[in-house]
Amino acid sequence: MKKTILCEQTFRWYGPSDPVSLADIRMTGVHGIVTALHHIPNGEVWTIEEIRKRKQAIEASGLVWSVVESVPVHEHIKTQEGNWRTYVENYKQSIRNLAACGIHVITYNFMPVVDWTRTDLSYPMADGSRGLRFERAAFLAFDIFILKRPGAAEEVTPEEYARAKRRYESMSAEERERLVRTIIAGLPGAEESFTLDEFQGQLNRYKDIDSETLRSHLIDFLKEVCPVADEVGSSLVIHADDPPYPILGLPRIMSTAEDFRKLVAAVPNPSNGLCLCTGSFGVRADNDLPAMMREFGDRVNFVHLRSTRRNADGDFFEDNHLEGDVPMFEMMKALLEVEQRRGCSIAVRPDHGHQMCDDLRKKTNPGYSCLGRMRGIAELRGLEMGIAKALFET
Ligand code: DNO
Repeated sequence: MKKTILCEQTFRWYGPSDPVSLADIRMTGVHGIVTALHHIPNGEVWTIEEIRKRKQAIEASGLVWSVVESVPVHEHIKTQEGNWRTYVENYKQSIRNLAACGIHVITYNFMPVVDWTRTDLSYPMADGSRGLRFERAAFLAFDIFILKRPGAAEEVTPEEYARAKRRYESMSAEERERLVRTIIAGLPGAEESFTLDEFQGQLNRYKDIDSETLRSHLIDFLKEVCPVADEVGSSLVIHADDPPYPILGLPRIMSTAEDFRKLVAAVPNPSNGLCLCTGSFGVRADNDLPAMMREFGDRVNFVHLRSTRRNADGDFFEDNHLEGDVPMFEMMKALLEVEQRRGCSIAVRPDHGHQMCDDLRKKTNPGYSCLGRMRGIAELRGLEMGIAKALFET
């Protein structure tokens, strides 16, 4: 009987200060680690020495370093200001150094100012666990009434404005404070955090940059770095905008299938890849995830498996991995089909998970507690095995 090629199961690890240790991760049954050198400031070169040190620590735990998430793209590359060309050269060097250490998949994103954004990091689920949520009215309350961003009130409908105002008025001082911290203090992996004033200052830098300009900056960046990645056999995988629509008046360029199509048309290099994040892209009903997996299969070199559930108000929360709006069965089937066609495994990780059981009493990175993610990977692993045996091995 033919053997099915399965996914390479991985877990994200935030490095030595992550409360979830490599020893914990080993017990989840995954093979690979997804991590970054979070201590190196954005824009600087990742040296071979630092990469090796981290790699050795991972291997000493019986795991391998499969994917980098992320080598952050310096803000000046996105706005093409100041030393941006130096940062591009540094990025090339980091790609070369990682390849020299045997690490060939590099995740990045091109979201201005903020990486992923939520309004609630401890949203109670019916079963007692806690998850992450984006509530549009709360976000607009922040934007219009707390940050008081110029232009924010004019960008929304009168109904949305009224809803945001009611939401703002319903919040206690403590809730407002928590909301500010949640949005601008930097979620794990975001690398940067700001005060309200600094935050507005950062947003101002994008005043004259619309999405087509930002896209052209991304293309300029890729035209520089992709030839280097091609040469050393690496793949640069771009992560979706999260959430996948404009926020804070900022331009967005990676929210739909069409966005990635444009990127490939402009930079056809094989190293121009996609990190297919089902949770981020899945927030939009017009993103057909299995179809994206099939269309971009040759360039999808990393997959985040997570499900979100949206409502008509533009809110969403992160659901259990096999529930919510993401058609996980069809997604997994499409992923397995691509792997059989390509003849190689693709790295996947259970993206986020609910805070549950003992983890409710621990302080872990939001979305990255051990047990919720372990539930996620366990369910996904079962789904994968079921599909592989029932559909591919008959
Ligand atoms: C959140 C993550 C993101 C992701 C970056 C990739 O949990 O999916 O922070 O790592 O956007 O560059």
